[in-house]
Amino acid sequence: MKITAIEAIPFAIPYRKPLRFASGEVHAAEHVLVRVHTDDGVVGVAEAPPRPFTYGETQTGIIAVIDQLFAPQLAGLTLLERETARALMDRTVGNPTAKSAVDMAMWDALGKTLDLRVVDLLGAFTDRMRVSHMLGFDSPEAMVAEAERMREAYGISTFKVKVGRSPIELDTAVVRALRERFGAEIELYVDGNRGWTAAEAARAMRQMADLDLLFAEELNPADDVLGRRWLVSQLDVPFIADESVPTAADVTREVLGGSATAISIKTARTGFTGSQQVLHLAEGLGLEVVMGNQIDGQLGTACTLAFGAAHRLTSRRAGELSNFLDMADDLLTEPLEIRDGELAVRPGAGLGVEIDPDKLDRYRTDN
Ligand code: MUC
Ligand code: MG
Repeated sequence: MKITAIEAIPFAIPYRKPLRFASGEVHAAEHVLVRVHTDDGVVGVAEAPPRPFTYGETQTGIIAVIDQLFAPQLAGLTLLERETARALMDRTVGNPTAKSAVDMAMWDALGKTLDLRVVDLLGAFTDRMRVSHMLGFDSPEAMVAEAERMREAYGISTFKVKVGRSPIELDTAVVRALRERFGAEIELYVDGNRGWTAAEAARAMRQMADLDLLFAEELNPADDVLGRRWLVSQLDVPFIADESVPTAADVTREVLGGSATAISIKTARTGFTGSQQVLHLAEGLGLEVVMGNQIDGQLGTACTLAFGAAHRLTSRRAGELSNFLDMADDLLTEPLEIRDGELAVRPGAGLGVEIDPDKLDRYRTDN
């Protein structure tokens, strides 16, 4: 169970359809595959998605921090010493997706060592989640057509609409078109990625007051301290904090400061160990949670699913588990399959997924 090596491998897989949102756009999955090797010959895997517009990390930076700091610090620890691993990695500030991928690869390796699924090690509440699909910026017609395709092909009936453009009518028209097309058949919520001011967000939410939204997420920056409190105090739907809460301490600050009433948990930024800390905090505070997507590939999605399905609160709402559908290819031997609007955890040990060596050879960018 001793860690002998940690690899950080860059790869790039293009998106068939880029995702556009208020804080950036993604055209290719230029991620880092993390592999934790043990002295038993077990290899645990996870992926880190660089999101410079959210966390300041880059692909090169993720590899450097793992190669130069985390791999030597963690060598010799056993897979049970995840708290020690976290304490060692926390000597370095920031780098949330690099730390999380190492943490999750350790959990995958632990599951493979014990012949147990990660979902069962974490809590085993259920083995599946309903799927919520994210609709990136486009015209109302194109976004309605994508929702129709997602409903027909995968049975998805929960949609998160990216908003935050100016004028606000570009976005409110999309949400209205979706509600008019599908009526009560779908659940809808919006995510601004900090794009609007508090006043724009308040006006947009008034324009959408009759559209039965489930949540509103990060409509304006949390740094607009008073504006955000003012906005949240007048909403009648939970306000999800996402990129404004990279740590449990941030959750506490945002919620106690009146700037958030729900949170997005992303395993890509808090791993499994840190996500449990955030989840238990949310439970104690009585917050709604949604399992978010860091525009993950299939490996990252398998991580989100394992964590979300393992716990009662995280499996209550549809999880954001479908961004990988827009990628041209992926790294797994057997692709994840969304059926009847759900994604089920695979039966195998650990995360239940395997990396296809031929695909890794094709897409890695360090050879
Ligand atoms: C999301 O929920 O915001 C886009 C930016 C980011 O940090 O995550 C994605 C999805
Ligand atoms: Mg978000």
